[in-house]
Amino acid sequence: MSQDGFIPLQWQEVPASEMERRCFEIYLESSKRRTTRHFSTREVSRNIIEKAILTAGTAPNGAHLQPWTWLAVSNQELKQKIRDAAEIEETKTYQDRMPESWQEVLAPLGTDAVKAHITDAPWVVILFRQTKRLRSNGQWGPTYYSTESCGIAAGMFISAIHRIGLTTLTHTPSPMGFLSEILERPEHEVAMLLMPVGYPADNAEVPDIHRKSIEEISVFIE
Ligand code: IYR
Repeated sequence: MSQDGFIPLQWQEVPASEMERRCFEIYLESSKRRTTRHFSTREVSRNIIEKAILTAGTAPNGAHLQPWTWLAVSNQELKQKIRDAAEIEETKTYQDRMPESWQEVLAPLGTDAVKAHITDAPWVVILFRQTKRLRSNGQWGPTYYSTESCGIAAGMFISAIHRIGLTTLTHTPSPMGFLSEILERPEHEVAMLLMPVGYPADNAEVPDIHRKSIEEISVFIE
């Protein structure tokens, strides 16, 4: 009776008590994730990065077009080139382009135009969003909800890296055009996020900030 092109869903029920245990465990594990700017230079295997990218690639996405390209860079010269270009843009941003209202909320986070994490971390993963797709008739067509799709995938990547036992940072150099040039990406791909991945440095620090409570971030209507 199944629809053409469909297969049975693989799904196994989890007992209620086990779900209660898991939801607490998952929250506890997730709450330990922090964004640090301080990375160790210690190596990480390519296999780990591949599995994290494959995990991100399981994200729900618009029309199943999977509108993402993940660039994983461990080449030190290329990382240096990316860092140099990012720091040029970020210096302009922090010095001239960032309004006072923005500086105010960034100040407690300790961010600045120095992007040492790009050369310290063993891997830099750059997520490119595909704005178009090549149709089977050879013409270009749009992708759908590519920003939402890539945002979800990025979240899954970050979660995978955390669960693997490593750390990552979401860096958003602005504008990001230099990444397309350096990494020689086609015109229909737009850089969205740059994520150094690695071990935290021995002396890594994070800002002393707190997360909102369930009451502050949600409304339940029962
Ligand atoms: N893109 C800059 C500035 C920056 C902006 C926000 I919003 C942050 O939460 C952190 C940094 C940068 O990546 O440094």
